[in-house]
Formats: sequence, C-alpha cells, structure tokens
Amino acid sequence: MTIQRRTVIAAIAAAGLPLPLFAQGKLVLGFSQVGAESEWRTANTESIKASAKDAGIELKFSDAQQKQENQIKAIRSFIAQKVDVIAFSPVVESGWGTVLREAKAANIPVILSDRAVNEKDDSLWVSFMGSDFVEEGRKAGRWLVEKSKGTTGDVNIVELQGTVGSAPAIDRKKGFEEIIKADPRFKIIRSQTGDFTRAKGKEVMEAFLKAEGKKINVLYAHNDDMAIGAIQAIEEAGMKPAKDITIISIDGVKGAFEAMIAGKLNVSVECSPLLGPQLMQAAKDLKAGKALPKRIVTQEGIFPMEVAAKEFPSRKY
Ligand code: GZL
Repeated sequence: MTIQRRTVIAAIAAAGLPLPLFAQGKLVLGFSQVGAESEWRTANTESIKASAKDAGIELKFSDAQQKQENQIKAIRSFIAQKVDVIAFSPVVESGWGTVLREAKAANIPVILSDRAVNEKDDSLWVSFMGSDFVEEGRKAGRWLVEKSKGTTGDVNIVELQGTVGSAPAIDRKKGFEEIIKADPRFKIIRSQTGDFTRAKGKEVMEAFLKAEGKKINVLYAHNDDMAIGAIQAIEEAGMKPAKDITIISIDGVKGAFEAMIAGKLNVSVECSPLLGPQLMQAAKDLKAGKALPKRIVTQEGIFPMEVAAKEFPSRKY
C-alpha cells in the first residue's frame, strides 16, 4: 500500500470515520450487467464471476434485466458503497452522463466492458474494453459479398437488429451496410429489432416471412440467439434454413456451432464474451496506480459452417 494511502487511512481512522473498502485490503469491483438475454451474455457473466474469484477480487454484481434505469440505480449503489472500481456493459449508448459524473465526483474510476457509451466527455471512463462491432458488421458483409460472387440478380436481405440504441446494434448495421452498399444488388428489404433474444428473433422472422416469403434470400442477424429463433420460424414456414435462406449471424456461441453443424446456419462472426480476465487485470492495475489504455480491442475471427465441426471442440463459450 502506498505511503499516501496509509496516511489517508490513518487520518480517516483517527477521525473515527468508516474506512473505505480499499483500506480493508480486498479490491472491491461493482459490476452492472445488461441482463441475461442471450447465450453470449450468460458466458460473459460466467467469465466475469469466475475471473473475480480467481483474482481474489470482491465482486458486487447486478443484473439490470436489460433496463437502463436498473443499471443507473446499481452504479449509484456502488458509489454509495465506495467500491474501488465500477465497471458496466451499457445496455444503450446514451443517457449515462449524469451518473458517470457522480462516479467521477466520488473519485471512483469506471471501466466500460463490452459496449461503449456516446458521451462526449471521455474523462468519465478510464478504459473501454470490448469488440469492434463495426468490424464485425464488415466481416458479415464481406462474407456475403464473397458468397454472392458469380451469381446474378437481386440479393434480398432481411435484418434482425439487436437492442435499439445499443452500440452493437448501431455498429453492426453500420459495418454491414458499409460493405454491401458497393453493389446495388444487395437490398435490405426489411429491418427490425429482435432485442438480441431467441423469442423475439423468431417472432420478427415470422412477420418477415409472412410479408416477403420466398422473396427473402438472406437473413442478417446481429446475434446468434435471434438467428436461432429465426431458424425455427423458417422451418415452421416449410423452408430450409441456410439453403432457401442464407443465414449470417454474430457471436459464435455454442448454439451457433450446433446450428452450423446441423447445416442450418451458414456463418457466425466471432464476438468474444470472455472479458473477465482482462477486466480483473485492469481493476488491479488501477488500484496499483497504473494507467490503462483508453481502448482495449478484443481480437476475433469468423466461422463458416464448413469449419464448425472441426472448431467446435475447442470453443470456450
Ligand atoms: C456484444 C454484446 C451483445 C451480443 C449479444 O458484445 O453486447 O449483447 O452480441 C448480447 O448476444 O445480447
């Protein structure tokens, strides 16, 4: 412990005030999680909880059930408890300025995990660690362009977007459109949110099929859970997923590999949820007074169905 900290602790103790949590030795991390909406989120939560345990960090974990007001309440509670570090995965990009300024005023550093916020003042967080969602969208678009080489005629695409206003939904759409706009054959004929869940993905795909039916050539889903829900809808409509309708999704969770091995999903762009170890190391570095990079990007690949069976045994989520 640094001399300054010892001096502060002695002064607080002499004043008969309760010691801050860091003075009791154990690093305390407050984490506000989006919810439990998808396989990806479950794996992300497991990674964070297991890594905190391995690192000897006291984790105060809150599940917001995909509601921003619950995340804001949790962050305020962490501030009141004087945790050492706050981390959270913002369910949507906007509306965080006030509570982040409260954390800053309380001298509690904030790490953004998985998703970013669109606040202009980037002094409100020390680091953002997670995937490049725009690049994930580009990878999906490049795969489709490559697959369409040598074909003619329109490629009619329906899109299942993630949670409205969330960084992955905004950026995955942006990256995909950036690639396909080069060829007017690629047309997004329907686009609607499935909120990253299987149930909503199935419901919206049913509506797409009712409206457009056999006109649909491609489904681009912003996550595997919505794609898996849509696969059920496609089969119930008497069509063959991955054959009658090419299906592209993102995350690379176990359910996606199982669907690819069953020949029902064409490709999944990897988005790793295994952020726990990096997050715990960052919290420890902060407590040790080390500076963190402002942006830590997760390195990821892409898995077409042709490699799914070979890759599946080594998948960690
Ligand atoms: C991406 C993450 C997204 C996943 C979804 O990093 O925020 O949220 O792609 C999850 O499966 O619900």
